[in-house]
Amino acid sequence: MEENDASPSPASRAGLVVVANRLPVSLENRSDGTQRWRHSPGGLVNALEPFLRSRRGAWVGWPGTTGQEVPPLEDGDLHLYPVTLSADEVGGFYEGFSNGTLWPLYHDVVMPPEYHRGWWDTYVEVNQKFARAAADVSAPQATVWIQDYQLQLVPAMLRELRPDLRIGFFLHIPFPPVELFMQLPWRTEIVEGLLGADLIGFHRPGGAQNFQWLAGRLAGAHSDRPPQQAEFHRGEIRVGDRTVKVGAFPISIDAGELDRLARRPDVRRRAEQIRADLGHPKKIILGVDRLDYTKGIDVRLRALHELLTERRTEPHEVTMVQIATPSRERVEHYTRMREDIERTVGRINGEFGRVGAPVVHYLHTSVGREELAAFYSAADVMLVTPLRDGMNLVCKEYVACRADLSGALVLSEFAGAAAELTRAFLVNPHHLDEVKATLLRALNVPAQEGRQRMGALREQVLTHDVDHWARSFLTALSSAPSSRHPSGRPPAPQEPARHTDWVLT
Ligand code: ADQ
Repeated sequence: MEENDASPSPASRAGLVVVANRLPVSLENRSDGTQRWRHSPGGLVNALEPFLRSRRGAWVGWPGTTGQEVPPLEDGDLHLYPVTLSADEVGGFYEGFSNGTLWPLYHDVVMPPEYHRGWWDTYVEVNQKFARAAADVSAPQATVWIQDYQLQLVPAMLRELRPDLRIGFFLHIPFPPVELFMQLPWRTEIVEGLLGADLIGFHRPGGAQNFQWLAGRLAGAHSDRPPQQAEFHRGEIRVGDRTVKVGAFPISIDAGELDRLARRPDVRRRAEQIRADLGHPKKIILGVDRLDYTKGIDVRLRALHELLTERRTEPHEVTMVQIATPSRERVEHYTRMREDIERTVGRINGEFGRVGAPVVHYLHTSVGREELAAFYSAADVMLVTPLRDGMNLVCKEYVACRADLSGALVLSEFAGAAAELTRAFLVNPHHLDEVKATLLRALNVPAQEGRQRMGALREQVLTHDVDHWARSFLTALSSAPSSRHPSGRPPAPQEPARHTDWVLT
């Protein structure tokens, strides 16, 4: 990767720009005092990188270190523009407002959100930084795609700076029910921030509908005159003389790549090895998650514990593997949840394990793609039990790895993916008895029924991959009614928002 000292010259500005909280690479401080860039692969990166590279696009994001000016750099055909953040900014913007306020609020308040004015102020400042960086790197009339809940103010801020741009926004987490969103002291600012986009994408139509309703209710609410009229019409919101499109774009995975990976002989051998290392149990149950309280890891452990206690399953028959990536370890809810989960694992193994044969194998680590594919291939039952999840990619990854149609997926109704993966064993994770009964059904599914179910799941996942997702969003964005000016010049000053009629059409 080459570093450039200067900010982009007009000639090197990009026609397609992704703006996300994190860059697809992170700068790591090594113990010997040197630094190195590491790729941080993930669903979003895998989805968007090829697009961006093929169009010599740019990615704006935080490089993962604090208080250090990092110059723009070139990674092949991809231009990377780091946004420098101080430790205080990361504390207030990321750990605070993004993960202490918005994350729990948008996930059905499964933990109480905290509302702190200081966090909000930092969120505004940092969003402004991202907007300025995006404005600097975008070519005239470029397309800018802003990602996720950390950057909800960027669309309006960027439009203010660069009215010539075509701006899209995608929310990767659920958009909450109206009653919950209304708790947020800064609800109007968030709605108006998002309305700066030409297209706002959600995983599910319900999110888009909730947002539309709120836009009609709240946008312009700081004005002296209340909004005069709010008419609902699917898919479009009129904002003064602009039209904002909203829609559902369910994200997915690179299903073909995972399917090929799982068929590779070395990955299949590794899957066999995992079974052998676990002592050839009759059934392997698997959980793979970021260690997050929304993922319902505690739910599945409790279900297994009760089934074992009631002797509805036996410790020599089932082994559970839970792989949990460390996540947000500086946020208090996360430290407490980790302690709870580890206590429950210890309790199950203390009561039901034998020397050399624990019932639950708990790995607090991140594993590579090949290893993950091997675990997916080895598992007889995949347990995906979030209390709320925007989509959930893990369930789609499991399905992509089951080319022989074996295996069973237990999936929470509260994951966005449940709307597509209707042949999974769907379950309400708040209903422990139902989770237990469903887990037993999945463990004992007759072979033919299991194959039919997995066949239907694979059909859906393999035909709706991440490329499909990115293309549908960008196609919808390119056909969104344009609010930009052909000259690229800013339009004549407009009336401030308080004189604007906000009409949903
Ligand atoms: P996440 O909350 O991170 O994503 P998810 O969609 O399941 O949740 O994606 C997690 C990714 O991390 C998967 O690709 C998975 O393979 C990987 N992963 C998890 N644990 C791992 C481990 N131990 N080792 C290696 N890899 C691991 C947010 C939203 C989701 C939404 C996505 C994409 O919360 O609802 O699906 O964004 O929009």
